[in-house]
Amino acid sequence: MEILTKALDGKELSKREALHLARVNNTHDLYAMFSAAQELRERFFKNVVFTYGFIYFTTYCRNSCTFCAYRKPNDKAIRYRKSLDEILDYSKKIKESGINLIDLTMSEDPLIYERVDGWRLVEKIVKAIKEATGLPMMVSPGAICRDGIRALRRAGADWFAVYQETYNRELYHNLRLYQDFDYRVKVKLWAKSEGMLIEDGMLLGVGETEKDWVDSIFSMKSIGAHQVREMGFIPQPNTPMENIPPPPLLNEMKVVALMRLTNPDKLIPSSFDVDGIKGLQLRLMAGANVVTSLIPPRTGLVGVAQAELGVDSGIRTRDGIKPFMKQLNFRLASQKEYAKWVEEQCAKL
Ligand code: SAM
Ligand code: MD0
Ligand code: SF4
Repeated sequence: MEILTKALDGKELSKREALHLARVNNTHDLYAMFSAAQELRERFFKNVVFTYGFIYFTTYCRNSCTFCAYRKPNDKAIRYRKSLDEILDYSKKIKESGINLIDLTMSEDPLIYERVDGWRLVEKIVKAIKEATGLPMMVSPGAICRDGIRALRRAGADWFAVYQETYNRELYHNLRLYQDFDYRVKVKLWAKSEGMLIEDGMLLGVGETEKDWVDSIFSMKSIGAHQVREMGFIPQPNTPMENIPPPPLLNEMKVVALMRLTNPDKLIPSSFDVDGIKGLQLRLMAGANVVTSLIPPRTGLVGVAQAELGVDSGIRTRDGIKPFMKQLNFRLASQKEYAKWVEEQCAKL
């Protein structure tokens, strides 16, 4: 396909071209798309895959996102708040296992959000993890205030993740009830201007069209996201969207490939949190290059979309996924390699 040749030549695709690719539905062209995406990934990252550890330290939330198990009204959600000691213990386990980054994630816990300086608690945790491990860190604190963002950067956070889910405003408001669309964009731009790398993401299978995919991909690119992701929606019991089926994995693969073709040198995760080991390899084959949501076993920690999947069996670890990466001739990056990549990117900010 001519469009793929254009991408491989390092030229930017137009929205029209991207939409054409989004609508491809014959095996021959799909195969060509995934191959081109892989070629681009290899150009920038060779066969190296990065690994992220996940610490979801509080699952209490003030919000009511319609897709999420941890929404406030869900009285069946798994709720906990981990202590600083526990968090440090998990962080050390993550470091020892050779994982590249710690993603400190939280729900919008009222304990933090209903106090003007509630972010100080998160700042304290980030600082302590950084001191204990020295690993690159991502924070996923939700739509916090500018002072909080600044403090998290100073405390040692290298990455700031907040997912828009969609850049279609109407759809956004059906998903993130009563949450300001523009503010959620603004926090990402603030984080970047404070010196953090930023991650944005979109949900798949929540009523969006192919045009919405393309609009979201181009918007994430235009805010300058260093890591872009898609998450296939997983229905959660006792939530308004519990009867909506998850999207086909093929759509996830298409979107991953489209993201790679339009962001050749950026990071694109394949999350363990969506369907475990099953889709991991396929998303990597479509152009992804980071495995996220690895969780140390026997900690009581949960994922987001797949709360307990593979956690206690120990497969959700760096060692657990290694054989599956090897099968495809991928190599897991060392901590040093990843830290160098982060440092280089931060220097370009
Ligand atoms: N509470 C913070 C926030 O919402 O920004 C922290 C991030 S994390 C707990 C939330 C992300 O996980 C969402 O932005 C969404 O993309 C993803 N997610 C949540 N529920 C999901 C589900 N049921 N299926 C797939 N992805 C989901
Ligand atoms: C993941 N469950 O990596 C995590 C989460 C938050 N930064 C990441 C969505 O899939
Ligand atoms: Fe809360 Fe985040 Fe879930 Fe929304 S997605 S309900 S903000 S934890």
